[in-house]
Amino acid sequence: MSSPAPVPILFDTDLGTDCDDAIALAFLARDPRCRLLGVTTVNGNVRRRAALAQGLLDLMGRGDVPVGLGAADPLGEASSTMPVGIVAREPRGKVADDAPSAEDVMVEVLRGATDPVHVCGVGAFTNVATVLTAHPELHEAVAGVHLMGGCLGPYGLIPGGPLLPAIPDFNLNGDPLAAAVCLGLPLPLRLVPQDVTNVLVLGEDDRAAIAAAGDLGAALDEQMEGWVSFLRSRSDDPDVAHVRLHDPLAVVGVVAPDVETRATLGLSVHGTPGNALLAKSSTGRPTSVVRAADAAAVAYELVTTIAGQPQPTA
Ligand SMILES: [Ca+2]
Repeated sequence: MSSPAPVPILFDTDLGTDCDDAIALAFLARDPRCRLLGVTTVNGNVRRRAALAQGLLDLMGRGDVPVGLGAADPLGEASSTMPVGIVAREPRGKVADDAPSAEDVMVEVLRGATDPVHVCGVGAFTNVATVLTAHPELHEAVAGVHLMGGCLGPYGLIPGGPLLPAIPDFNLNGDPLAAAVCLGLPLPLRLVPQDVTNVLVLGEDDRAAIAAAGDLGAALDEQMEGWVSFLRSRSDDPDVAHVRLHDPLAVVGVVAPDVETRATLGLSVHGTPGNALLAKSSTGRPTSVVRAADAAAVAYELVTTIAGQPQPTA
């Protein structure tokens, strides 16, 4: 039996802050079930984020994937309570002075698509909201929109640990207006909220397996160590300083939906930038919302794709 055709994917990212964007990008670039058609960057220094994405693509021999520069600022009011900038330093690839915009890349990919494309947004939702609102004629080329962000209820810091009250998350609060726009798009929407992903801690063995995957593994490990060190510098709580699989779940779930369970809910955005949360809403459009995920299954997908099949022990 032949394998199903790979799934076309556009990846919109704030790569360079949390290291999990880099892990998600590595999965998309290497997994044979995925056909990565474009990468676009969002939030703050989008040129530097693009250079970091280009550096990883070059390492993976995927310099063919177009990288576009997206919105530095949100559609609505900027939040002063989300101060995290770019943490990762390497690897940086070359981004031309006349590099395409995120809109250029997304529009060209969607216009040329022979099969509907999955649009995955794992940073603030500004680019996704802007492009899909400006180009309703391209909606027929979109198979679905997948967004990582929002917090819909209590969350844990570590598996089996106590639950903490819902807090404003980075992506939704990077642009709450864009989040509200995306919730209203007339397209199939899957949302991967932080209350589910936060407890998806990458175990030490799995991290070591990724780190051992050649030059790519070394680059990912440098980003993982940089991010964990940054978290340590901000909190004395040892439960805070871990690699968490927020964005990786958003992309793994596109091609391996068995790693998660979903519920169909109406949602709305409440609160001001910096304090915005998701809430269930009887008037919200039906959204496929991830409500639980199997951390071991997600990690297995990542490790086998990025580092290859585990070798049997002698
Ligand atoms: Ca991200």
